[in-house]
Amino acid sequence: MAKIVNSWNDWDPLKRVIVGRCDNSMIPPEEPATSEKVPVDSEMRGMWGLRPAKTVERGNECLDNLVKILEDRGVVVDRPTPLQWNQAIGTPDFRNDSMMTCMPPRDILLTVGNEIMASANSFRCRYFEYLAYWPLMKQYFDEDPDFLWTQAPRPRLTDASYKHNYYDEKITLEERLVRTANKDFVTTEVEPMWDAADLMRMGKDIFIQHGLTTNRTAMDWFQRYYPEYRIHAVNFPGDPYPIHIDATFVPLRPGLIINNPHRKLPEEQRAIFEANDWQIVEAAQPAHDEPPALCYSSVWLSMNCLVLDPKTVIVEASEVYQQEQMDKLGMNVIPCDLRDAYPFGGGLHCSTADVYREGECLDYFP
Ligand code: DAV
Repeated sequence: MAKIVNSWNDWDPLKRVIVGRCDNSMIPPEEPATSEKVPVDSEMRGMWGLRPAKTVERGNECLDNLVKILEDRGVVVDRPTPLQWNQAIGTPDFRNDSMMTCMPPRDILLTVGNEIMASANSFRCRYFEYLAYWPLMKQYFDEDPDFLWTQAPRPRLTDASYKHNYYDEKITLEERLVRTANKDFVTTEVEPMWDAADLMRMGKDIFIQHGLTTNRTAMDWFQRYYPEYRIHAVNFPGDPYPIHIDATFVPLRPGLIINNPHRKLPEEQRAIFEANDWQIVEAAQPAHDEPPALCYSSVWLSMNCLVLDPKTVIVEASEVYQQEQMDKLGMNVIPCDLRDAYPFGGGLHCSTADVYREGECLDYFP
């Protein structure tokens, strides 16, 4: 029997990875947590349903192209099994008219060493998304005797989990920024809620973004679940829609992080990096002024790269400034055309989930 699952960070040499699929993807109906993430002027406001078939086809083409790049470099790629995401769902606590997608796997699966844990997402429409990954989890379980197959405590997601009318339609960008700066987010603290993409793994240290999708109770839960790791809360006051750390604060190799210049890590939270001689570099400007149509994410998916090893990184093909910067920072850059997959939930990092990276759990902040 082989070792299949092992990953302690986002930069060690990547050997096996999951790449999402766009099949049957939905724009989910509005619910307490999601409406906060859709900008008021977005064409997605007030609409929901199956995403247009042509866009699904094109998104899948992009992801298949990423798979080919990875496989050509000897990385083993696994794919989820899509469900009919347009089904209505219900639990004893809530009903929702549809699910969403099995893109981005990064939001759902957290790999820490030999463990892959399914997350505790705050969106009701994502409650059953983990099922798309269960066939893979079973396979890893059968083939790797050390694999820990885990599910985080499932949130109930009753109305008590959210602040209702948290934003009204007329809220200005400035007011949003005040909320972010005050760490006042749409979720309450009645239970742990978190998206895996809010966690940045760095060996003995795990940094967790407090924002629209991950609450403080989740951090408390992680510190108890992983007593041997140091859990750090981080937040980025300049982000009006703070969701996921991977278009904000992105490590390229030990000692080097790129930080979104509009979402700077506060001074007191930089201390741990500076004390350990890590360099925090402002990320290059995105090449686009607008995200593609029907996209939840910002133009900063430009930073959302997939590091293959400490010298090699995949960057979206049209993001020429980000490529140029990575090149200057000493990385070999592999461009990959992925922009038409952005509407399904994100860029290169989002679209993947780590299964195996060479290397072990190191202490980068001794
Ligand atoms: O900038 O919209 C997107 C992160 C997706 N995982 C943003 C964050």
